[in-house]
Amino acid sequence: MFYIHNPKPWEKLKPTDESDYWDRRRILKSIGLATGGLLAGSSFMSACSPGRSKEKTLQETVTNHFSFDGIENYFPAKRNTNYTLDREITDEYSATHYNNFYEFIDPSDPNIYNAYRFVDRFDNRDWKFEVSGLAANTGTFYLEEIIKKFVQEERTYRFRCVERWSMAVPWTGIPFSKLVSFFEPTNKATYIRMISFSDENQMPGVKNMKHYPWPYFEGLRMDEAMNELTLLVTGLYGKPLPKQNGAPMRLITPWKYGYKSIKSIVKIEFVNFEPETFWHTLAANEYGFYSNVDPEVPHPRWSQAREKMIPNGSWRPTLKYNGYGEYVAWMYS
Ligand SMILES: Nc1nc2c(c(=O)[nH]1)N[C@H]1C(S)=C(S)[C@@H](COP(=O)(O)O)O[C@H]1N2
Ligand SMILES: [Mo]
Repeated sequence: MFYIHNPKPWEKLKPTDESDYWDRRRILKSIGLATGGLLAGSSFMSACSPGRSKEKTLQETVTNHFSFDGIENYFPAKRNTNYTLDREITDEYSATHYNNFYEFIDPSDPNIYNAYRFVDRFDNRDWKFEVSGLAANTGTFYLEEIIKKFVQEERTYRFRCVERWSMAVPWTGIPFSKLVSFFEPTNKATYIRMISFSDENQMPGVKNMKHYPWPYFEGLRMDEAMNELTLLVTGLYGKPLPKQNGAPMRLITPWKYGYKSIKSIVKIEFVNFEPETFWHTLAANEYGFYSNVDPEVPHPRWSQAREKMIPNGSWRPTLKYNGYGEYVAWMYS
């Protein structure tokens, strides 16, 4: 099957109540279960969560999770109240159970948004990433060290997929500009290229959809990377990022369509040319490099004038730059 961003009718998801993540982690730790990564998943969980046998619970989606000793001191991060919204926050269940993550499309499930069902084998512990290219401070970096070194904050952003669904979610992360400066790009570096993790033993989409140009790759112009809105995201709803949302580190550029927000980053490269991108390679006339949200520029196969809010399903007008014109419009004039 070849899927290229086809808007699907919105399926109503039922929000699930959730007991406190960190309380649970503490309990598991005290009985010696939380350290090895494998939280003994289903049998333990079903004993604790009667009536949730069919759907995975929020807790089950965070097994084998990126973690380090003391991580609870970094989540939730302090909220940055400069970023407030004109719309209702999407509930956590919807934001973590309706995802676009092609690496986790499984042929057994016609619902391509069900990544949460197929992330079990994705091992995102001890995450490290490589920085290379036109910069002075290159090499391999551990995410744990990055989280400890920089101050994380929480920001609630609008999030708009090119397929027209939109959400509003609280991300935890580090302003990307701080990270970029830390790597000391040279003045020849004009763009940044980023690459996602890819392993066919852990990702059914990579294994089965060979016609896609894995690994997923994206890019930004340097001024976009340095924009105050661009966030290197490590968390969602005050907790470390769930795997299906791009754990343990992804990008968020809220004024662009969602596919620019590359997940599970393993490589950052400073270059002096506009880099090719995953979706542009697949359909050049549908997915350009900039991909700024714009109600007046239709996708070749559908209008972008309106968007459908998750979870309530109501439509509203799309905002130019997804409502972030005051932060970004100057970059494009
Ligand atoms: N590696 C990778 N990154 C990705 C994608 C993907 O399939 N693979 N999908 C993109 C698209 S199309 C969107 S809309 C967002 C979805 O993010 P979410 O699932 O956290 O809502 O991730 C983007 N980043
Ligand atoms: Mo998307």
